[in-house]
Amino acid sequence: MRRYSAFSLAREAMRSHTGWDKQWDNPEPRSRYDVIIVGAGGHGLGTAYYLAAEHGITNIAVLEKGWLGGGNTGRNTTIIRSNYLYDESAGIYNHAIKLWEGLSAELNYNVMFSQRGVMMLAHNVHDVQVAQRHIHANRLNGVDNQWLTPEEAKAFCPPLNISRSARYPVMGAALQKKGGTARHDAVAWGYARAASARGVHIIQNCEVTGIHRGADGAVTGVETTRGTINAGKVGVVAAGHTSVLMEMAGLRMPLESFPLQALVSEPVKPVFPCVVMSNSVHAYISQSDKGELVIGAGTDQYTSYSQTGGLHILSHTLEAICEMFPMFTRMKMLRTWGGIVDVTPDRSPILAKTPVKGLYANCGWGTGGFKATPGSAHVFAHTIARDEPHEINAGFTLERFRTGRLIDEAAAAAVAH
Ligand code: FAD
Ligand code: PYC
Repeated sequence: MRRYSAFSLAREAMRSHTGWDKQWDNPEPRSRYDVIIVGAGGHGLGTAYYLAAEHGITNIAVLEKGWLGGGNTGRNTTIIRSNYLYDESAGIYNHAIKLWEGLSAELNYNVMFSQRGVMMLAHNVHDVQVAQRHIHANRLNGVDNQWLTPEEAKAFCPPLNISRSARYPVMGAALQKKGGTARHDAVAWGYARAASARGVHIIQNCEVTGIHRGADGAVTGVETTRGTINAGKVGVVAAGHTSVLMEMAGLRMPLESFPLQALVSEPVKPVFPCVVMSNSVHAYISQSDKGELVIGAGTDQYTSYSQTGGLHILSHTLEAICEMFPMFTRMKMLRTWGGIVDVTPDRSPILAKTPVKGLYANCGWGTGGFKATPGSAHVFAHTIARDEPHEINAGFTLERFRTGRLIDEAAAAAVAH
């Protein structure tokens, strides 16, 4: 298996596809903005877009140490679903699904949202019980989810091996029909173009190296590799690196950072109709519109800021994929990559004000924040604009790690940690 990055290709595609150079290539930073967003991933760009579109705040800089969409937004396996356990999660992930449904029209940019169904496999009695508990909880919250027998699962996804003698026997599956995928790059580009059109500055190659606070403790701006930039409000949306940034303001975060990997196969004609996830064996698979099989693995078992991860994790995932879908045994893998995800103790995000006045945190999405992108950005913009949470993110506080009012989504996070 060859290991190399396709991100320079992605950048070139973005230039030709969107007229990037003309539209949002690195304006000179102003000395002062109303709001600074650190991190030009989907959540950060989306936040800037909703601040401008819904709150009339347009004097905004989005500061990005690399290029926009080059973090986890451009590295994930694009699975979108809302089948989490708790009420708070149903609130935010369902909010996101509703926004996904209208996002291409809202941004006038095709994000290729495809509700082809997400099926989560159960391989043992414990999996069956966990899946059925989630189905019941989801239905109480108006989230679609249904139980399938092995035969029904195979009818929904014909390549699935449901032989009883399989190494990972399928004992049933939970199916969320409204779940699916979207094109991750397009989400970043669509929000960037729409925010830029409203006057937002998207400043790339601009790493934040310090956060400044005034005599009263409130945020006054940031230090960057392109100089000091002032602002009364700073939103940190830097998945995987939040602890490092918050430490610059004197805050310790309940987060750990892990590598998470994925890979794609050579492109083939359409063979795979839906998304299948198997948490027990740490493997997730769908087929992109380009024809590649998109396959994701579990996290590495050690904390790290390396965007690669151990090869044994991928080997294990591929073995499992070949066991569950024997027809893929002869496929060739094209490329692999990794991202850094930051994980909270309860596997739910922090989407909140911090104890530092003017400093806001959007982090801790761990292995599952792509699906939340529009919902997270929408309520984070509200939180920054009004200096108070939206009712949808009111539970995703930092305080919950002190009070113990946790939102434990370890099982629904689905990816092995
Ligand atoms: P990012 O897109 O990572 O953006 C943060 C940005 O901050 C980066 O561009 C980074 O360069 C920038 N930054 C960091 N530090 C600084 C600094 N000091 N100064 C300036 N900029 C800085 N989620 C799902 O829902 N479904 C999936 O199928 C899924 N699969 C995944 C598979 C993989 C392999 C990975 C790695 C993640 C996956 N996720 C998935 C998780 C998902 O990708 C993330 O939760 C989500 O994309 C986070 O978006 P973001 O905008 O917060 O972060
Ligand atoms: O959150 O659904 C998810 C997911 C799948 C693979 C990585 N994250």
